[in-house]
Amino acid sequence: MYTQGLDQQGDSLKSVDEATRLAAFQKRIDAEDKIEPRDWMPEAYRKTLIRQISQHAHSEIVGMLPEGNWITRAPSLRRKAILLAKVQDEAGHGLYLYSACETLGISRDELIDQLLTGKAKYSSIFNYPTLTWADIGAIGWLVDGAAIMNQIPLCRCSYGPYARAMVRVCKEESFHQRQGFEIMLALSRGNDEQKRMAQDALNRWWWPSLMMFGPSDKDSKHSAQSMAWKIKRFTNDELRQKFVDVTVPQAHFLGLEIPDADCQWNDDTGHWDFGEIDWTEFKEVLAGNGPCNRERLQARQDAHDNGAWVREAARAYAEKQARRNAA
Ligand code: BYC
Repeated sequence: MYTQGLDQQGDSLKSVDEATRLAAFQKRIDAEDKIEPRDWMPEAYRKTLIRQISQHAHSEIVGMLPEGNWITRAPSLRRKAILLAKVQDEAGHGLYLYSACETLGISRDELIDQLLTGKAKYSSIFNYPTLTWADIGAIGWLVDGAAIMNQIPLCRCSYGPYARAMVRVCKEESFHQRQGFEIMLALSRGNDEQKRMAQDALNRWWWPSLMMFGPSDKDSKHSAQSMAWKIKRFTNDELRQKFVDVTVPQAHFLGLEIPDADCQWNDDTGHWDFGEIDWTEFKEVLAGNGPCNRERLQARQDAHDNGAWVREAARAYAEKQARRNAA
């Protein structure tokens, strides 16, 4: 009885302590302080960041695959050199992000394991195929364009290592977006066949690009808490609308048509209206049933298996160095 009473007292003291810490944490967030790896943080904040940053890192790495598909077939040496550099940039983004994620107390091995076993998601957009060279233009213009729209606010994310990684990523993404637009410009100013390719790529990438922003606000389970913690600064629908407002005039400049009969300027709202997204397709892709889900994960699994000897050699070298230093 007596010890049970003490336990209960201990529990309530613990919860008072926890409530005080939570309040102090939220106060720092509200004051726009950056949270750093050694600072106290609620477990749910840590978990949310691991989920989002790792999904983001995996997206950068899996995102290399659809573009890598065209490196050997780029139409000129100049295009090939640019595409090669872009795909290498994506690898770099993945590495900054894995490093930022590791500061939250999870290892790279665990993160990779979560991707390969399907526990961690990556962006839905990379489960679509790149059928023609115009798709490389559409990816740069639309996919990187959507990525920047989502990522600029992440430069102000409350978690320091993620915010700082995003500053560099965004600089490179804006170059990627412009190279994609320039490919689309060249095609749309080209012959009829090239114009058709550009329109066809826009037709296939438009809707999946809108899906990149995630479910609509009413179905977004994490947005409210992530906004309160200033991990997210805008909701999914707000960012999607910003993207549509910026991109529709660019499509018109290219002489291309947005594949949406409901896409029209709305004088009352001051925004471009757009039609309903096919959320069934989005859910199917998230469930692993998109056109390329299996192929993408298999490619990552093969790369992991083929790289086993590199990890083994690095480990052996590190052990040798450690032995030498100890001697
Ligand atoms: N694909 O409550 P919600 C790039 C998941 S590209 C797959 O709204 P949240 C690049 C979500 O994870 C893009 N899954 O979640 C560009 C959650 O599932 P769980 C990578 C998605 O986190 C060019 C559930 O749906 N960018 O970088 O508040 C070349 C409910 O959603 C998607 C980032 O990752 C999707 N599209 O908001 C190479 C940016 N959308 O975890 C690379 C950072 C939602 O509960 N991430 N889900 O099972 C974010 O800003 C946010 O995580 C999201 C989702 C806006 C994506």
